[in-house]
Amino acid sequence: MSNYHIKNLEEYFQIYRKSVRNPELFWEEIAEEHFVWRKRWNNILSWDFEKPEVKWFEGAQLNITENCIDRHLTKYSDKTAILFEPNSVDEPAQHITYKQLYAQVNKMSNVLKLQGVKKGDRVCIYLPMIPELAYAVLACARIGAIHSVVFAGFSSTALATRINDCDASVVITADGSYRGAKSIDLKSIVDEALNDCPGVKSVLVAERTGGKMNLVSDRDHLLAPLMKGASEECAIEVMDAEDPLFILYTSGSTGKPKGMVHSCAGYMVYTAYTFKNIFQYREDDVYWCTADIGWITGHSYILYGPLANGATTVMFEGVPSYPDYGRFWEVVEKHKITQFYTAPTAIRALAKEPLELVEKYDLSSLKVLGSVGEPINEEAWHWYNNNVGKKESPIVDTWWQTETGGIMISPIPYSTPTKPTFATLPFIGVQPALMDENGKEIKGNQVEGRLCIKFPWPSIARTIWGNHERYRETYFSAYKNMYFTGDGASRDAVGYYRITGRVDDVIIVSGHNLGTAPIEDAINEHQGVAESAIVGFPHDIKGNALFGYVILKEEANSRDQDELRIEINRLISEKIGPIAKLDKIVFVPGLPKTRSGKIMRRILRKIASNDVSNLGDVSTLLNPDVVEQIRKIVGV
Ligand code: 7RM
Repeated sequence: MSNYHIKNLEEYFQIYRKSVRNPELFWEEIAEEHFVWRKRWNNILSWDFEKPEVKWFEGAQLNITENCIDRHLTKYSDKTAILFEPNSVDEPAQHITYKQLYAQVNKMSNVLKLQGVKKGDRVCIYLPMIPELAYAVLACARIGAIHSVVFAGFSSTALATRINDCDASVVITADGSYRGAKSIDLKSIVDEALNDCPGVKSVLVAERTGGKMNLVSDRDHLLAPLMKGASEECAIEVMDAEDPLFILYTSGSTGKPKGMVHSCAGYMVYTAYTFKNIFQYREDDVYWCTADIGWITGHSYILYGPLANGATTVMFEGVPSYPDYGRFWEVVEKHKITQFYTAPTAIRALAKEPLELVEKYDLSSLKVLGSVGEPINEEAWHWYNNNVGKKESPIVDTWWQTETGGIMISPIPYSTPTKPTFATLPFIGVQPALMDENGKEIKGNQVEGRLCIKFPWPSIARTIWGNHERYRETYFSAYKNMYFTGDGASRDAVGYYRITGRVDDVIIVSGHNLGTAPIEDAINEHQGVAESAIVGFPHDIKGNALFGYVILKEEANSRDQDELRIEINRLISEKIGPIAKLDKIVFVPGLPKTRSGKIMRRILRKIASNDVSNLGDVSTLLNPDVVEQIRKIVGV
C-alpha cells in the first residue's frame, strides 16, 4: 500500500487512522519519499496552540522550486508544465514545458537579483493571469524572496495597503490586463497606489495589452528586455523549512486585511499530497483550476501542488462569459481537461444560461469535478453533476481557507461516496472538532457546531505578518488548544461534514439557530430564482428576523412580486420549517460581492437594519454600484 496515492475508501480509513495515531511518523514518511531535501530535519513537529507556534520539519533545508521544477527535468523536460489559455479565442494556447519553465523562472530570478532583491525581501506581484505571473511567483521562491500576490482586480487603495503592510520593495506588474471584451489599465492603478508607497524602489512591467504607459525613470523597468539579457541558470537559495515562502492577504471580518504567512516545507508537502489525492492526478492528465493565482486556491492548486507532482496545469486568462458562456466547456473540450476545479458562484452563473452552451461540447475527458470557496447549494451541485459530469465524474466539494494553505475536508474521488452539499470527510492528518458555545466539544454524529481543528497539519499559516497577537486572537483564543476556523459545520449520521457557512452568518430567530445557507438553498430551488442572500435584522419579538435579497431569473422578472414572495416562503416552510420564513423579501438586480465572489453580508445586514450611516469600505467590491441600487429598492 502506498500512502501517497489513496485508491479506495478502505485505504483512506487505514491511512487516516495512521495519520492521526502518529502524525509525526506519517508525515515524515510522506516527506521522505516524495520530495528533494538539501538537508534532513532533526525534528518533525513541535507545536503549541497557546503561544501559538507550529514548526514542521525543523532543521530541514530545501527549495520548493527545486521540487516543482528542477527535479522533473530528467523525466518531464518536454512535458507541458503550464498550459496557458489566453483571454481571446483567436490567440493560440501556449504549452510551456518544464524545461522552458526552468529557463524562464531562472531568468526572472536573475532579474530580481539584479534589482537587489535578497532572501527575505518582500516582492509584491500585481499581474493578470499571464505566464509572467507564474514565473514571478516561482522566481521569488527560488531566490528566497517572500512573494505577496495581490489579485489584479483590487483597487489602488487596496494595493497600497498591502504593499505597505509588508513593506515590499519591488512591484511586478503589467501594462494592462484583458478581462473578456474589456481591458484594464493596470499600470496606472499601480502608479496611483505608489503615490502612497515610499518603500517601493523598483517596478518591473510586463507588456500584455501594448497600450501607452507612463514609465517613471529610475523606478520602472520593462521586464522583457531584462529577461532577454538574463541567464537561464540561477542556483536555488537553500531555505530553512520554516522560512516564510509567501504572504497572502485575506480580509478579516473587521479592520485591515490579514497577511497570512506560509512557510516552505510544510506548505510544499501538504499542497502536493492533497493535490495528488483529491484530484487523483495521473501522469497524462490535464488539470484545470479556474481560480486566479491572486487567491490561495491559485497558489496551492494552480502552481505549487500541481507542479510539485510534475502535472500539466492550465492557466486561464479569461472569464467564463467571453466570448460567450460556453467558454469553460470549449476549453475543456479543446485541451481534453481531466480535472476541473471551480467555484459555486461560477457554476450558478453558468446554470442560468441555456443548456446548449454545455451540451455542444465534448466533455468526456473529465474525470473529477471540484468546487471551492463557499458552500455549494443543492441546485448548483446537481446542475454540475448532471450537465458537466454527466453523473460520471465525482464532485469534490473541498473545504479549506487561506489560513489552512491546503484542502482540509473533501471527498477522495472514486473512494468517498459523495453527498450533495457535504464536503464529506477530513483529509488525511486533519482532526476536526465541532464546538458548542460554551467551549465544549460536541462528540458523536448528527450534531452541529463551530468548526475547529485540534491538531496542526503541515500547511497551517504560521502567523499574520507583523501581528502575531492578532493571529493568536483570531484563531486560537475562542477555544482552548484549538484552531478556530470561523465556520459552522454539521456532522451527519455517518460522520460527513457539511459546512454551514461563517458562524457570523448564523441568525438566531426566536431562539432558534438558523444557518443562512440552508435557507438560501431552499429559496434557490424556486424555478424563478437565480441567487439569494439572507441576513438577520432586529425584531421586537423574535430578537432577529430574516431579510431575503433575491435575484430573479430573466423569465420571472415580469411575474407578480407578492405572488413570488408567497411561493418563496412556502418553499422555505417546506424545506426547513415555518420558523425560517422571511419577514421581508426584496428583488434585486445583483448582490454586493467581493472580488473572489463572496457575498458581503455586512452591507446587506446594514441595509436590512436601516443602518446605512456607516456602510464601511465598499471600494473593494466587484460591483460597488449595486449597493446604491439595493438601497433604492429597500428605501433606505
Ligand atoms: C479556499 C478559500 C475561506 C472560507 C471558509 C468558508 C468558505 C471555502 C468552502 C467554503 C463551504 C466549501 N479560501 N469556503 N470552501 N464553504 N464549502 N467547499 O476559499 O480564505 O478565500 O475563504 O470560504 O467559509 O472559511 S478563503
